[in-house]
Amino acid sequence: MTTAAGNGHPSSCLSASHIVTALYFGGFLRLDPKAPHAPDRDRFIMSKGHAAPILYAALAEKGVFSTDTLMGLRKIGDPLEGHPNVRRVPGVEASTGSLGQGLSIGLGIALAQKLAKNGARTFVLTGDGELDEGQVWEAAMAASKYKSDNLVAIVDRNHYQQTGPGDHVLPLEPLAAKWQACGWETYEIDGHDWAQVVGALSRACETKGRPTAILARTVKGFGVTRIVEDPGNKFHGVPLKAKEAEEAIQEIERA
Ligand SMILES: Cc1ncc(C[n+]2csc(CCOP(=O)(O)OP(=O)(O)O)c2C)c(N)n1
Ligand SMILES: [Mg+2]
Repeated sequence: MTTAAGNGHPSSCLSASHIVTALYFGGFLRLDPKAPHAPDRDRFIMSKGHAAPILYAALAEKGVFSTDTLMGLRKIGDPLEGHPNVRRVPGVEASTGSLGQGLSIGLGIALAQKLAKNGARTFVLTGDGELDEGQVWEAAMAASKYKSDNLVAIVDRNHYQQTGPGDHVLPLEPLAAKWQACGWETYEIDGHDWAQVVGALSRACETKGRPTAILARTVKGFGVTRIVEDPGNKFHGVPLKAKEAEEAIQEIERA
């Protein structure tokens, strides 16, 4: 999709691949593709909105809209904008792309779900560089105050953000201790190990009295050697050329 568009963030999508797949296809997200606006649905917010393509791909595979539409990504006038637009795409729960806002939106929705007593949950995926935004921590503290046990934050901990290694921009460690200090049940997992991803999501769904943070260690560009072995993160926001994309898809299919 990003190759066809000539623009976009494939490496940021690939690090989130197991997480998004487990949510949509592992039985966690209660979402009827024929009724994507059902009031008692679970919500997924792609707070790192630049990873929109993997969200669109999951929604299309799920049957919310046709996979035929995917190649419209980033074309003028097409609803599949470079960052998700809640007004234009069914299944998109929040307009994101300005990093740092998704957890606050997710908390608001989670609180409304509690008021509605519909048993629904909200899952929010953030980038790790995104955690540099102070608003994330305001939401983290407020969620704890309100004992929002139907809110799950998943951090795509790929150790890179836009301009290079996240730790060079603003060190985050000890990251688990920060979430714990904010009152969150916290798990650190390998974000590319199905058993660990599914296990942490299952525990998050059982946790009572407080929200859960899943810190998923991931690899930016997972599955595509050309991107993973790029030490300078120069693939952030850069699509593969047509031939490179073909090779990348073959590599993923062989894995
Ligand atoms: C508020 C805000 N500032 C800056 C940007 C530009 N930007 C887009 S992606 C990105 C890096 C994000 O890094 P991270 O959250 O770690 O996501 P990753 O791509 O590594 O998964 C930045 C700074 C933005 N989208 N929003
Ligand atoms: Mg990152």
